[in-house]
Order: sequence, then structure tokens, then C-alpha cells
Amino acid sequence: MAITTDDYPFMAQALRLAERGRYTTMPNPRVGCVLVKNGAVVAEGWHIRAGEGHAEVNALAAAGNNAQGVTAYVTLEPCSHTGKTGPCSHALVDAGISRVVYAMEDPNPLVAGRGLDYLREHNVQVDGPLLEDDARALNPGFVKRMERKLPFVRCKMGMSLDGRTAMASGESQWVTGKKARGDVQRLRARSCAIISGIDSILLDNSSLTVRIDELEMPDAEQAAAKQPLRVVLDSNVRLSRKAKILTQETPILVVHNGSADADKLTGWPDHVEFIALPANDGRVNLGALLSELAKRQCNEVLVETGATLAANFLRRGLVDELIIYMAPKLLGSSARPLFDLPLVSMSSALPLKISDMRAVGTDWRITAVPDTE
Ligand code: AOF
Ligand code: ZN
Repeated sequence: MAITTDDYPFMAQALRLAERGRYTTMPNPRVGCVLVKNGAVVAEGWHIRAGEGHAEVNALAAAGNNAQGVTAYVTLEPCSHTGKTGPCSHALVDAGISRVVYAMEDPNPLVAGRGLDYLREHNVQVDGPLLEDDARALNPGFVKRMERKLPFVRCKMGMSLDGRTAMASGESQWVTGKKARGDVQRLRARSCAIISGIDSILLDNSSLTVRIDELEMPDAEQAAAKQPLRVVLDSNVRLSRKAKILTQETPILVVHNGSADADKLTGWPDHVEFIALPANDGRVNLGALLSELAKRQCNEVLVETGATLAANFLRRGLVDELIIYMAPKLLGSSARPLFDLPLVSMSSALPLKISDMRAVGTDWRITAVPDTE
């Protein structure tokens, strides 16, 4: 028996369960699992945080003695390795399940098909992939890090209807409305790291933290949500010892070009780490930065910065997704443009595809991705 139309709603349910790990599973992927017998759901589970039960194990625990002969719908191939927890493919076999429907193979080289092989070798019927695009979209960062050793890069900007981000003085509070700013909190919360440039940090004196208590989600999930790593690109170490970003004691990574005097790098609070990365013309190489963040197991990273650094990420083809909040106001022609991209001919324009556009309070949120066709 292969996949039938009956399988779709159960996998859709598993995908929705996986979504509940949106802010909490990192560096692991978001994974959901539904156990079904005779067309009825017996139990469900999802992965909440790294180091704790995987989706399948949580679902099996919820099923108790009822897992014999069930079909398991999982949004990711059940694992075959012993990591922080035991292999899910073994747990499924031991529980006596008869069929597994999976949405996508696990791109983790530790697994990569071995979980499915183990199931087949133990007489479990394996069908899939099913709703693979949705499963990949659930974990863009985990998938990219496993496949390309790079994080998924989302760049967020706020602009006026005439495409301006700040007044000429740098004044930018607030271009967008309260709802849009709340939406940005969710973007931060799902990210493993937030990247900003030293100029924006000095100008806006922002803290780049997540107000976790304002995220709308159940208490248990809220308790598992973490603050993302805050990354400051600061080639010449100009960060002020009084900057507001230092007040919250969650990790900050200051990335410089290695040329700063030793005394500039000492005497900082314990939660601030400095690293030197390769640079070109004194400015840290952005590709090297992203590789470093992937090594630190960052899945999704959010670039929240000014027009110059954001343009540099874009120009180098390092942005996977642009999120632009557009506010219903005009800032006029002396205000700052969205990106510092001094292009002169139409042929050098950066082609994008708008993949989503929706109202967020009084603003519009535009999601655009590079058009590579
Ligand atoms: C699953 N179900 O719910 C998840 C899986 O260190 P560990 O033991 O937590 O293993 C993490 C790896 O397991 C992760 O990189 C990915 O390959 C897989 N995640 N697998 O069967 C789950 N979260
Ligand atoms: Zn597992």
C-alpha cells in the first residue's frame, strides 16, 4: 500500500504539532508525530527542546500500551543514531508499530536514510515523502545547515510607504506600528542568532532581546523559549561599554577583524565573547561569519541592521528571505533609503519574488525571496 488521500490530514496534523516547537527546539529541528489506528488518532507528540524526547518518543509515551499496529505520521524521518536521546526508529519498532509515513528524509548525515532502512529491515511498512515542501519550510535553517553548512538568513527591515527607513539624522523610532514590532519579536524568537552592525547598535542603542513573556503561546512552551545569540559585527571594536545591549546577561558575540589593541578586548562582562574572523579591506567577511554561526549550530539567523550592512548581505547573495514591514507614512526625500545599493542600470537590479504579503496592524508585511530563475 502506498500513500492514499487518507494520509494527508494526519500528516497535516503532525506538521501543525511540529510548529509548536517553533521557538524552542533549536538547534534541533521542529518535528511532529501522530499515531493512528483504524482511522482514529491514538496519540500525538512533538519535539519541545534539544536534549529531551523526540516527537516519536513523546507520542509513544502518550499512547501507553496502545501503539501496537499503529501507523506513525512523522514530519521527519525517525532518527537512527544515539544522540542526546535514543534512536526513534528503534523505539517505534520496539513498540510494535506497523507503518511509518514520513514527510521528509532527515538531512542530518548521522541519519540520512538509515532510520528508514532500519524500519524496513524490521518489517515496518515505510511510505513517503508526503507534504515534503511543507516539512522543509518548517525547518529552513536546520535543512540549510545540514545540507550546506550555513544558516538560513532572514533580513528584516522597516520602511515607510516611500521606501525610507529613518530620517537623515538617523531617527527611526518608530517607523512601523506596535503590531509590527510585536511580529518582529516572533521573528527574533524563532532565530538562533540576531546579527546587527555596530553602527545600528550605537545609533539605536537597542538590546536585541526577545520579550518572551509577550509571545502568545502556552506556558510550557514559553518556559522552553530561549534568547537568541546576539551578534554584533564590529570590525574595529567600537562597542561602548555603556551600550544597552550589555544589560541583559544572555550571550553576545562581538565579531571583529583581529586588528584591535588587546586592551579593547579585556574587562568586558562574562556574557560577551570576542572573536576575530577573516576580513576584506578591514571589514569582516560575511560568508565567514555565517560559516562560524553554522558551526555554532545556528539554524535561522535574523539580520536586523541598517541600510549598509543589510545591502552587503544582499549584494553577496547571502540573504534567503527578506521581511519588509511597510508603514503608511511618507518620510520624504531626505530620509534614508531601505538599502545602500548604488545601482545605475536596470540590468543590475536585484530580482526578487514576493512570496507573501499581509496586513500586520496598520502596516503591511512583505516577504520576498531572491528570484534565482
Ligand atoms: C527525530 N525526531 O523529534 C527530532 C529528530 O541530539 P538528539 O538526540 O536530540 O538528536 C538530534 C538529531 O535528531 C537532529 O539533528 C535530527 O537529525 C534529529 N531530530 N529526529 O526522529 C525528532 N527532533
Ligand atoms: Zn529521534
